[in-house]
Amino acid sequence: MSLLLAGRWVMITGASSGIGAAAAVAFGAKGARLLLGARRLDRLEQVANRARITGAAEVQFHFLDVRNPESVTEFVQWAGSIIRSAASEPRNLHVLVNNAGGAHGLDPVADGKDEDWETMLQTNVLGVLRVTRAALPLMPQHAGATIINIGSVAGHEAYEGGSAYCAAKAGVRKLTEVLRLELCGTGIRVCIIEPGFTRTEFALVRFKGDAERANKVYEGMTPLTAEDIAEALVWAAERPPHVNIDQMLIKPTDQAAMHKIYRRTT
Ligand code: NDP
Ligand code: 8X3
Repeated sequence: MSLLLAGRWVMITGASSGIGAAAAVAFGAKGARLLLGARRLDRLEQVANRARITGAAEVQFHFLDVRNPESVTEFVQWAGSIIRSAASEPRNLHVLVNNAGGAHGLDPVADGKDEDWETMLQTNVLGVLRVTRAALPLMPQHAGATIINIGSVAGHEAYEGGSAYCAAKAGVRKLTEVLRLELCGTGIRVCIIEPGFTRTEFALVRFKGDAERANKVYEGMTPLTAEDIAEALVWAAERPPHVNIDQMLIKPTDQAAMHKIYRRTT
């Protein structure tokens, strides 16, 4: 028997674009109640409207900057008060998707920028730790609740210019393994989903708005879509409570490895 998501509370960080936005729509299509966070409120509002149209039972959104501990505390307190005062059961958090993250720059270590390194480690690693610590008290034990962290193929494979991002996503892998050990016995499931090239705003952010450079990443190959990953998130959360999907590495067919990408020339 799979776990039904209808009416369950799902919290998604970084829901204003890409994978997080697609996840909001996909969980919404299952009738879930959504708590969305990110910094761009105008974009969150658009995502919330799309999720409502696809069938979300309720959608609320709030400013969240995962680099800032006060912002994380405030966001989770906001979420907790909505959940606790909900008109109907369940009054707890069923799914936490730690998705907020990204890369900044592609410089070799010799030319690396402190600001980029700090942003990547703050957002991808400390952000996941902070949101998880704050949200755990909202999650019920032995009820199929699930924490899903978004890692990356970059957490497995190194590539030139990826130092801080690869380190950050390897960090997400490790902290996910630690959490899986720590929560064993609580019934709270812990999962990491690690995508390869996925066409979102990721490359545009990495190259600081340089669209031409961002588009080159996917030239001649077929990347994953945000919806491909969202489908995997929903599938993992819908498994029966005794099934924990520990990890899923999902790559485009054209990407066998970081340095082995098939690109069509015609
Ligand atoms: P996008 O740039 O489209 O989305 C990133 C999301 O993270 C946005 O909603 C952004 O919202 C949010 N975000 C960034 N910084 C913060 C912050 N400080 N506080 C709160 N939210 C933040 O890229 P993706 O959808 O691709 O990225 C989602 C996740 O997937 C990331 O963790 C990324 O590392 C990972 N990933 C992406 C891959 C890809 O090829 N696209 C492959 C593997 C992993 P806002 O700016 O409004 O705050
Ligand atoms: C995003 C994929 O390969 O650009 O995590 O690092 S990659």
